[in-house]
Amino acid sequence: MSFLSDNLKFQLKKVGLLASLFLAVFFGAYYFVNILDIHPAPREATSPEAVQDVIVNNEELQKRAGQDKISLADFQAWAKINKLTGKDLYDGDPDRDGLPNYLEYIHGTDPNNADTDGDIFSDKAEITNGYDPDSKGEAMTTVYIKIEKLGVDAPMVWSKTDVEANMLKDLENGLAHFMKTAAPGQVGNMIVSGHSSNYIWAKGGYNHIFKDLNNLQIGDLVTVKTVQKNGRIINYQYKITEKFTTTPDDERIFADSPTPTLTLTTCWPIGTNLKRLIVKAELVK
Ligand SMILES: [Ca+2]
Ligand SMILES: [Ca+2]
Ligand SMILES: [Ca+2]
Repeated sequence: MSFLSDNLKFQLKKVGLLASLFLAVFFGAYYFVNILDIHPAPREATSPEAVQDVIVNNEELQKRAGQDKISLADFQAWAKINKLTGKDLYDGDPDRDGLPNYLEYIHGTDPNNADTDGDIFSDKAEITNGYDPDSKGEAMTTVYIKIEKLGVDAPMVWSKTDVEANMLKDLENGLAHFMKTAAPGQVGNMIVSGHSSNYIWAKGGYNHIFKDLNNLQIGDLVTVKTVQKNGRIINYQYKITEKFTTTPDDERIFADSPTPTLTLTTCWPIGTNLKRLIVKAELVK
């Protein structure tokens, strides 16, 4: 009697276990499909007309890109070649490198390849850090700084030292970009230094490049022009928001910025190394 009852108990337990296992699998699958909603999303309908929804006209494209030499027709032809379609043609990022299609177009990079030049750094990462996204390895973009009001149009040197005394060598060849500060047009504080005066016997053609920096006023414009090896030219325009003189170690000079900011610095008063004249500007396009 007791043997049968034990056997029956054992069988019942087995059935119970199997039943719970079945229920667990069944409800697990139900949960996955219906509650987590893993059904594949329906593909959005695409039509050429949809392009017009986002890119209104040439002006809109030029304003968003910060360029005045591109046209909607050129962009659309490029988009067609690259088989880009859909409502988010302009702002889409099919290769998921963080660069929307219109910026891929501006930089001449491949909208369907996250690493156009194949150097393991993504297009976006290169641009963010001042590298040329369409030129392998350590190649930086070539940069010029133009301040029309002062008649300044000088090359910018990507300095590889953060010791100001060592930057003197770079200042022989133009304006010097402080290492680890923001790249042109990018979020952060881009710091650029230039001579206001130097010894008569000092080398280089840029010994007085920033002698008139104090003539700049709030609202004046500074253009930072970047040139890539593939011929793409991008002009970033900054508008001056602030001007002050201070000691060389003032934290306001080096403070990071949540927006694309340009800080120009030079020795002040002219002929001395006592203070710094600081001009700060914000990216407008
Ligand atoms: Ca992209
Ligand atoms: Ca890309
Ligand atoms: Ca790359």
